[in-house]
Amino acid sequence: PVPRPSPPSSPVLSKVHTSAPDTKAAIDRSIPEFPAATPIDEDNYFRLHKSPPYLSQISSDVADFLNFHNKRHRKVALVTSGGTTVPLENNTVRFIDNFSAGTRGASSAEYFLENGYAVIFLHREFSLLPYSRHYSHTGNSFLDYLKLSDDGSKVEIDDKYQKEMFQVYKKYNKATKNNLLLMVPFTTVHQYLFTLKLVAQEMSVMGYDALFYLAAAVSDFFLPSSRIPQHKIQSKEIGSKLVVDLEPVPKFLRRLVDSWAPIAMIVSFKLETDNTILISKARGALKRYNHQLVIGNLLQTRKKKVVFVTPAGERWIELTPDQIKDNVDIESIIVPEIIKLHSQWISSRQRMGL
Ligand code: 9Z3
Repeated sequence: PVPRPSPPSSPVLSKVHTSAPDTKAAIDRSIPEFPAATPIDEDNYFRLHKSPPYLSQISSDVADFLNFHNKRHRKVALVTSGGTTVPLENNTVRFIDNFSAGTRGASSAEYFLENGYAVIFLHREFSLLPYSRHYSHTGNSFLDYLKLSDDGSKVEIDDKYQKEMFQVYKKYNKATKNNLLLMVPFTTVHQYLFTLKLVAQEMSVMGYDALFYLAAAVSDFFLPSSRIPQHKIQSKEIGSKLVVDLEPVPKFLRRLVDSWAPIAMIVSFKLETDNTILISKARGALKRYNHQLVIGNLLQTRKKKVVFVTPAGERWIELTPDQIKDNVDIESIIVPEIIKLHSQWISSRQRMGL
């Protein structure tokens, strides 16, 4: 039998895993019950919930990465990507999830890297990743990109895919060799919020060179620690119906803009399914949080068009029929536009002497 080598370890993937439930954090009755149906204050959330146990491990990786790029005067984008889960049990068998595969985040990270940024990729574990996204979750196995060598003694990349894979691999290799990409995972909305807060605070060393690009699909509702049962919910105990009573997720964007990262440029996404409310909801978010840009998109058309909503007005970015035929990523247009806005933001701040 051929000995099986251990799988390669990624130079850019964090060694932390978030998808296994944190079974130690069993139901905690010392945490007070949240008042029903009142929005939970942002600070209360962080005060009343325990931070994920692995966070300190991530913290030093993030600090090293930022110091490395700060010394080189390189801009850093924090790209969030993929959907957050809401566990219904502590030893999690069931959880609420959402549709996001992380396409927007993974492809945007590539275009930030191509345009000279370093990227912290805060992503849902096992969702799409920059570069490898071209070969994963595609409906075929990565083994289908391979073939046996002519003499049948080895496995190699199929000639059909050589050219494209060579290009993708060169970019991936450049990003990893130059320490330009740091990938940090989350699974639950709880892990997402705590990690975002940590990374945001660390990003303050970058000053104006920090850019937040919040493409993750963040759950609007969650189950507070004080109410999560320790074990699998038993149908015998609850009767015939499972009634799930969720609380609104704190409006973390307010804290991000006000206190975690007050001088960074912040871009958030607004997702809707009803086109008649998209612009007003995006504008509402921009007013409420007072940040620089909201990008509105509809679930149905998100890969083809988005709308930039700024205090100055609205601007649609839409792929042409030819671009759609050629599989152009809309992020290859969105990201350079944002980079332009980031440069303008930096020079306007500098002009103001801030
Ligand atoms: C988005 O709107 C993203 O563009 C998508 C990308 C999630 C639609 P895919 O992963 O989809 O490419 O399949 N993200 C933000 C949605 C969101 O949760 N926004 C929150 C809010 O509006 C927090 S910034 O309150």
